[in-house]
Amino acid sequence: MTIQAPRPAIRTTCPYCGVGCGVLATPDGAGGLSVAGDPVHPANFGRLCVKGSALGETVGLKGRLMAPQIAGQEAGWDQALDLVARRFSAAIAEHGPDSVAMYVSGQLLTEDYYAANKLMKGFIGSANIDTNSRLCMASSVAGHRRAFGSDTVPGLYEDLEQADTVVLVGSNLAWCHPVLYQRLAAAREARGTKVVVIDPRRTATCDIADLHLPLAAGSDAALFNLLLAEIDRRGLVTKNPDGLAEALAAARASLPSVTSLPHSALQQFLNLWCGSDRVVTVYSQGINQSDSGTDKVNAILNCHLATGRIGRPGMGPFSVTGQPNAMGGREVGGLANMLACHLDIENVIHRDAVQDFWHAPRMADRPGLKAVDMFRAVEEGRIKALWIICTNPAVSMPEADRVARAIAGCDFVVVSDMIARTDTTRLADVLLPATGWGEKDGTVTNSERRISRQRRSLAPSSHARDDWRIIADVAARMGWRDAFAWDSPAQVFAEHAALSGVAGALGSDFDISDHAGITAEEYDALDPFLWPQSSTRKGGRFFGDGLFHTSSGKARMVPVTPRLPPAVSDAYPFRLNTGRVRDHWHTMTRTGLSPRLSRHLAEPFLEIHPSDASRLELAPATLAEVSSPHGRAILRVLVTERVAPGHPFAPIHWTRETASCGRIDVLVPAAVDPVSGQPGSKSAAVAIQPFKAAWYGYAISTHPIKPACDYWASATLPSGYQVELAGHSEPENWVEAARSLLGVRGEPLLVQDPRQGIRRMAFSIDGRLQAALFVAPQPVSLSRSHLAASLGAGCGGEILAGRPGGDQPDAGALVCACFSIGMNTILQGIATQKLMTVDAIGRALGAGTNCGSCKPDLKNLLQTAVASKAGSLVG
Ligand SMILES: Nc1nc2c(c(=O)[nH]1)N[C@H]1C(S)=C(S)[C@@H](COP(=O)(O)OP(=O)(O)OC[C@H]3O[C@@H](n4cnc5c(=O)[nH]c(N)nc54)[C@H](O)[C@@H]3O)O[C@H]1N2
Ligand SMILES: Nc1nc2c(c(=O)[nH]1)N[C@H]1C(S)=C(S)[C@@H](COP(=O)(O)OP(=O)(O)OC[C@H]3O[C@@H](n4cnc5c(=O)[nH]c(N)nc54)[C@H](O)[C@@H]3O)O[C@H]1N2
Ligand code: SF4
Ligand SMILES: [Mo]
Repeated sequence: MTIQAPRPAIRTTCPYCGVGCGVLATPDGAGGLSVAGDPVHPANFGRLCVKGSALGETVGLKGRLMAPQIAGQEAGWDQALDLVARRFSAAIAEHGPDSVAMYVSGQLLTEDYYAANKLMKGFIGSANIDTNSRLCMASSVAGHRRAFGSDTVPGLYEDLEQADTVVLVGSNLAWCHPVLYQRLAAAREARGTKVVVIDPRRTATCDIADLHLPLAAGSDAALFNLLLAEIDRRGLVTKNPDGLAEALAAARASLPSVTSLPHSALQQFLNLWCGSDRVVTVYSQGINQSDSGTDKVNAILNCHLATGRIGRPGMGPFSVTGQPNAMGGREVGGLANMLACHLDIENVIHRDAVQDFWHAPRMADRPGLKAVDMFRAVEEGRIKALWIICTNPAVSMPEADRVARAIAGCDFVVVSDMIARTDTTRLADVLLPATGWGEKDGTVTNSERRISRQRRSLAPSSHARDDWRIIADVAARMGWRDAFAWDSPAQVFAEHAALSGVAGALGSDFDISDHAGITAEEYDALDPFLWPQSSTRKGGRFFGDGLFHTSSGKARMVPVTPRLPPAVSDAYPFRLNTGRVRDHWHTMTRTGLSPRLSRHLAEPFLEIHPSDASRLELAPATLAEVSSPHGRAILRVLVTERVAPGHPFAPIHWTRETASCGRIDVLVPAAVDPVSGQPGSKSAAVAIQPFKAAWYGYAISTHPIKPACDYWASATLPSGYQVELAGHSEPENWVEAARSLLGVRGEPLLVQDPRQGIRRMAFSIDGRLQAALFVAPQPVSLSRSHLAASLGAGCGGEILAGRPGGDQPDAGALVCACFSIGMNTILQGIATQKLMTVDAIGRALGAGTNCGSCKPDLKNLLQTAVASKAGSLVG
């Protein structure tokens, strides 16, 4: 690679969560880049969380899909694109437009997303295009449309700073929207905002909670019905939306007992919510991902509509979007039941307008298959050709094993991804290499409707192409060259903006027609802006004027009869909750590349209450086998009172690439909300039993490790890889087993005590540690951080001594990823330096003083000062 001179910082946007932080990316001239928060971006004003800060560690060529592949063999672009176009055209000709489907993603840029929708809905003539936003935002979209007549997020981020009370329901904001959380925490510090967290689990977000309501799983609609009835009782109903009387009647029928909350906590919540006009209710996946998610959304919206607390400073319901462009996807009509620019696929006037604008030969005239139904249709052979773009459904869909089997059995599957090996790419007939963050140009819309540019700062890797271009290339080959003849994302954006003007004239809230004539130069220079942007409306909040997008212009309240998730059974007596961890993103194809992000929680785990653990005889740091009628997972046991008895929690991030048996969605049933089609991913009835391990192991290597044992989970280290291991039975020859596991030759340094089941071996080349394996009958209790740091270093066998090394204190699990400060270092600081506050820890140790993502963890450590035990989760 030629070394170029360093270039100036490029203004772009973080590709992870829906906060949509502005990033300054500075290429180093050698293919890498450094990042900093953009001080003038209105989402973050210079802040970045740990995932954003680590972006530079994820942009290399490691793991990238470098060229198109057909049946596993490298192919040229023309060959691959010809094949895709031919197979899609043949399926349509033989079986009709509904025999093909696209499954896309809220991580696509708006321009990519627009191209995909135009192709399917206007040219192929089927609405069989759905998106992973179905698993994420669909219930919010449906709830908004029922209440407001449009999918509009009314408020702005500053509302969280201007509110007197902020209620976070089903949202772990501290980990999932960290910079917005920091803005809220700062406002609370400055003006004493009251924060309520409603979550069955005690999360890091509870760090700033004045009140935590650990309600019974799925009882949110009952809780907000109780609130609505109380609002009425206190005479706070100031508006008269359609459906008010019916909604109140339904609300009055709700019983407090359903929530399992103590009377006093409930009263505190009602007082806080009712006590001031300035209240914001933020909600996320604890609400959306439910088989009655849309009703839950409406139960929340009802309270804001009845009181008129919406669309004014410091008040309103606020659905925070998960993915960087979940909102943009909704704008382009990414869901199978929507049309571009918030138009309605079932409205003939809307359809005709879009058809005219596109000069479309064959408009889809009815909603297409929603994600779960789409993969059912794939399973049943009704979909003959499937194109998956920028999502990993073999991991993230409920009943993931079944979905993976369906994809494997489909006649023709195309996958566009930036990464070569994922659980989904391995099932494809054709792989198309896409450019990734840093290499592509376009726009994204964040949770507060702010459109920002992502800008290219690096050259595309090898043969990768932008997603919009790949889609246009296929469209051209299917016979629609003129309609897809864009030269740049700027042209796609201009077309979308022009179409939004047509939509605006039809009454759509989404109108950015000010940008319809945007030039390439203007697009390059485009500053973040809030939609709408048209001759009649510019940015700001919605609905403060009491006007909604319904036919009557009035808001609609929806009567909600709460429904709890299906009861668990004797065979599957636990209700499994699922969600995210602080430092990983979804299926880890990118965050898994970063050693820094892999150290916070390095293994798939199960948070389980001590009473459940002792009944099941699950010791901390051992392994649990979790099963449901749909599949099975093996997870590290984390015994904690953060979760309620009977209601364990597991993260969603591990895949077949990173663990033997860590995919959580193999357990989750595909039970969907009847209105939105969104699956209830937060609730799976499961059985749990101890995994009967004859041995546990921990291995490190400078090279990737591909284990073949009953349990393994791998993670990236600064100078190699680590893997946690366990097996039902011991191999006959441990040295042989280690060689094949670690892919090494030669004689190891060996320390073993076969009677105690202890074996430790280190393989070196030229005196430098290349790989090591530690085996014990119990979970291996050695300092991971110390061992990991020994890789590649001179090795005289001291690491086999089994102690973290007398003068090398074990830093413990990484808490502050920015400055690599471990839990034990912090605990030691708390003990020896008498550190009493998060700020004091920051001053003494530096922890928490950069991105601040770990501040809730620091506070937690201060509060509990738990003694660290070695083990993968804490080591
Ligand atoms: N670090 C990180 N951040 C992310 C992501 C990531 O992968 N990693 N992904 C992004 C995406 S796409 C999304 S959608 C967002 C998701 O952001 P969040 O929705 O905040 O995250 P989750 O962890 O999925 O779930 C939130 C909480 O819902 C709770 N919950 C479960 N059941 C119930 C219930 O019945 N009632 C209530 N009130 N709460 C319940 C869970 O205990 C959990 O703490 O995060 C975004 N940000
Ligand atoms: N049980 C349970 N299941 C869940 C959830 C839960 O809380 N619980 N959450 C759900 C939610 S909210 C979401 S959003 C989904 C997320 O689930 P997925 O969308 O399946 O997860 P990702 O890992 O984000 O997948 C993105 C893929 O796109 C690739 N990629 C990245 N950038 C680009 C690009 O520019 N172009 C292309 N073509 N590819 C790219 C990545 O390498 C990766 O393979 O999971 C859902 N599943
Ligand atoms: S909060 Fe973190 S992950 Fe989300 S956009 Fe900002 S830097 Fe990226
Ligand atoms: Mo999401």
